[in-house]
Amino acid sequence: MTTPSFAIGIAGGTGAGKTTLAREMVDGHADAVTLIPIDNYYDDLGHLPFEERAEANYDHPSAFEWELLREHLDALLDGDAVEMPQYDFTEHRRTEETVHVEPTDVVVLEGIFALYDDVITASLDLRVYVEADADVRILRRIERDVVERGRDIEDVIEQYRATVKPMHERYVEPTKKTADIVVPEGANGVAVDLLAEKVRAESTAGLGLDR
Ligand code: UZR
Ligand code: MG
Repeated sequence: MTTPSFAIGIAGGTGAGKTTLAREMVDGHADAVTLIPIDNYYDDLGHLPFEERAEANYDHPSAFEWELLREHLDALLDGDAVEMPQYDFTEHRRTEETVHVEPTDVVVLEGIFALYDDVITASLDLRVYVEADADVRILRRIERDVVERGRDIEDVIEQYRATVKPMHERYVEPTKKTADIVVPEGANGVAVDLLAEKVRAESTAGLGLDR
């Protein structure tokens, strides 16, 4: 790499469309972009029984292994590869395998707490907060968790009331004020296009084609 990596953070509430925005804006530039889902950096609770893992509060910042995430982001921005942990939502634990990730021109960090940690936020070049109404988010969350993550609808609703909503209001929503850009209506087409344009510019800059 000739120029340092360009780091983009994408935060927002659960079901807001962060993962969709991240995927769509880097579409067609897979070779030049690394996606870091912060979900991969949940603490590994594999030593606890399933029942306890299912009851844990995953919407509090302390549920994440921040040291490891900082270390990996630093490494990638410095041009070093990392072994990224992987997370299994149906089991509420890390998987055995890691994924080898090479440094790239653009790094996209995506998750509810992408703009939470001061050290991480300081190393981001572009801070994005994705916004969507709470009713839209809980409906998406129900669809996703029941269909993709094998949960019962009663459990999803109870979890939403007990932790997701209060933690969102306390820890996620306030990070919006540190954003450079707030994207309304989740992954809206115009915002996807604008951000995709930025990703394209930054990835060709690394190839020496631009600037
Ligand atoms: P996104 N989460 C789980 O439900 N189970 C886990 O093992 C780990 C995380 C949920 C977490 C949070 N909370 O709301 C959501 N709960 O994943 C964040 N309850 O993921 O940003 O993709 O919605
Ligand atoms: Mg997501």
